[in-house]
Amino acid sequence: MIKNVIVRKPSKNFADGITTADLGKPDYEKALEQHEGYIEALKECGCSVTVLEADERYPDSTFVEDVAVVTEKCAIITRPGAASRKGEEKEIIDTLKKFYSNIEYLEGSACLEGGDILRIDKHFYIGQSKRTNAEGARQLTAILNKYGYTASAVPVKQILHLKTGVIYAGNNTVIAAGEFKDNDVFKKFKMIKVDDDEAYSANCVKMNGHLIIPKGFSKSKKAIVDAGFKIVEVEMSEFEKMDGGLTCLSLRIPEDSSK
Ligand code: CIR
Repeated sequence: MIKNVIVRKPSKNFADGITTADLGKPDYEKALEQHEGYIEALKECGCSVTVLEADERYPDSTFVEDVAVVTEKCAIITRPGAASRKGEEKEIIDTLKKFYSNIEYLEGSACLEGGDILRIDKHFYIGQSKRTNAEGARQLTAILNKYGYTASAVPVKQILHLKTGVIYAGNNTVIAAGEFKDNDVFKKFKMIKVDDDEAYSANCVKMNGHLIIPKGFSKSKKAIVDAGFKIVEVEMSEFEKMDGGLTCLSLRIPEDSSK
């Protein structure tokens, strides 16, 4: 069960963030509206949402998932791999202190972004991508082990983050796109395979018995509903233009983590 979720409003210079998507410039007002829709969807799933003010120093700071890894026992402050995002992680610490007494930090040459972390039960898959290096994976694994979790690394070759291409939907099922559809690591799970022309829709948020999914991907929607999942749909077009999926926009704190 997830009770508390943290989000950060998009900054006015949101369009100056990093993107590889060739979908045009995002509209700030529309992004704000979609962000509000995302918050409403979380509330519909029973969450209490802490909404942080926009941080104009960091155009990508609305993608708050990347700056911490949160579990029911501890929060781990990451070290973003993208140069323009370094420092964002410091701005989440005070907020996480309201929910956690155990806060851990990655150090030194470690790079790691939360989008690369996929949790399935007590195991954490750590994507090694352009944003997360081997030292980041090593340090995170050591911290997670200390709290009784296991972890293993998964190479991410073609996409931004691990969770851009694979998420856990619950009920022993993953939703996967692209390079993860045939990856042996995920063969032990039931898999909903997303078509290449709907690859963006692999990234959904599992939330208290629901899956929050992006609007406009009819084949994925049908496959997810047919597999028995209850869905809540949100408009994400402006975030998609900035390579941001649904998970990127929140830190979802598992229950029993509060002091
Ligand atoms: C970036 O490239 O860092 C942002 N424009 C998008 C970050 C998306 N975050 C995520 O997948 N967790």
